[in-house]
Amino acid sequence: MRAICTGSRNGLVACCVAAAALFASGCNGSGGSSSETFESPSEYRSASGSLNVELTISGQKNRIGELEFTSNVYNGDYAAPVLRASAGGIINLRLRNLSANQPSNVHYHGMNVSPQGNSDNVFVQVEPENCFDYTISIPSGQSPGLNWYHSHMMGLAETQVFNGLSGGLIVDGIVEKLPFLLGLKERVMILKDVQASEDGTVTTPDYAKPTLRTINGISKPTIAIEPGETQFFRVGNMGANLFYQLSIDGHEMVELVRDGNIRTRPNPQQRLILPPGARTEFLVTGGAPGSYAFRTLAVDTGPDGDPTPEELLGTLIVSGSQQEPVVAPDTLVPSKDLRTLPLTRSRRMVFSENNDAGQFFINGELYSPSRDDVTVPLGSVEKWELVNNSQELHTFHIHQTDFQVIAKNGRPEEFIGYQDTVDIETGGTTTIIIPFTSPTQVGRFVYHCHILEHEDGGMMQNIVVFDPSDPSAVDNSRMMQGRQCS
Ligand SMILES: [Cu+2]
Repeated sequence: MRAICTGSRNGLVACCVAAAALFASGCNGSGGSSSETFESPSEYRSASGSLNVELTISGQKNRIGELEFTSNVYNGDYAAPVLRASAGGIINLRLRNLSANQPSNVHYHGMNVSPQGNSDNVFVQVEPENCFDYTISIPSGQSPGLNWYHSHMMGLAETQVFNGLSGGLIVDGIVEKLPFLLGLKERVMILKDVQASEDGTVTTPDYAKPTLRTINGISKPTIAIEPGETQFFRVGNMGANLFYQLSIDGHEMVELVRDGNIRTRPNPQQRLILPPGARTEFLVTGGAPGSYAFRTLAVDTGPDGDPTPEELLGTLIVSGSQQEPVVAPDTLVPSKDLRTLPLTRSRRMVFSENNDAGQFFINGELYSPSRDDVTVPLGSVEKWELVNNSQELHTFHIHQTDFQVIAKNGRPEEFIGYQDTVDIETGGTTTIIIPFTSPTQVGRFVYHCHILEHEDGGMMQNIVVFDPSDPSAVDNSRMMQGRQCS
């Protein structure tokens, strides 16, 4: 069982042991059942709206089942601590890079926050032995839900995330929006896969060989639930490259939240596709007593894609006394259908590749840190056609904002909420509407394929959102360095 902690710059204060928080305040969770091997990640929680946390990157010896490997991780924890913050609050995060030889940084995926200065600025580079103090002001309108943080070091993101440099970032407050969740057992699940080289280190994956899929750094945990009991699963794909297609034998997953955005209505599914970087939060209700496989089903990633076979992730163990299920209401939280807004302009983004050369392109170009590919005046609402002109799946992600998927391959999509990550089928087109209407977006940031091999291989571009009344407000056009740790 891991600890829930309120962090401070100087280490941990007010740690207490609890797992599977029940949305109760403080640390009085009842903990997991002794009949399960599932463990919740460790946590840092905010106090009075401020989350103060230090993340130290260092080489660490890890053991998961039979696999031993040495990798760079945060705070000595391959699964990495979950950060819990609040809308309207602040994250003060010191990144301390004690890795042997690689610069790093932190991106706050899914957070609708500023990309500038010491906020969610991917042009920060923190060299070994150096520190960087991030201050992330979270808008009061940020939806509660599961987001995540991870290395966005250009050219090294795949390796660093594959080492374990990714973790959950929860915006609290979901019970206030969805009161029927009160009292339900919460299961935070951080999905990562790893593979050790012959020397026991972790570099880049070779998918000709299997990788070890883990939940919170555990291989194939058992998860206890009682018959009729409803639990709230909060699952994030925080690995480097792989897709997941979640299924639980004999159980429906009622999705309530996608990519940290509450759906307008519950979305019951037998299978949930999670592209790299995506998150899903859903209700599961225990069926008849017995054991049920929690799997990722095979995903066809296309002729040039990485093999993604079916694998067991864990096992749901249903036992105990019959409980009364909790059923979500027909509607959840309304949000604006962006198709009702006037469009400012349309763009077409073509994703292509030279797979053998490890080169991945958007509109025929490899990423250049110094080139601004798209410039958008604040207040715009744009339609982007994402075209996959290659023989494998890609996954579009843009920083600082969510978007609405309006069509896939020309077929209109029902509006049930926003997301920040979407797959683009092999040879297909995904059409989205992106609102560039929040002043927090002003600055320079990126959009990219979230298969990190592709991102590192060039499938990324820079976008500048500027305020027409103050174009000089964009201040992050150059790399920003960390400094010696105090
Ligand atoms: Cu890609």
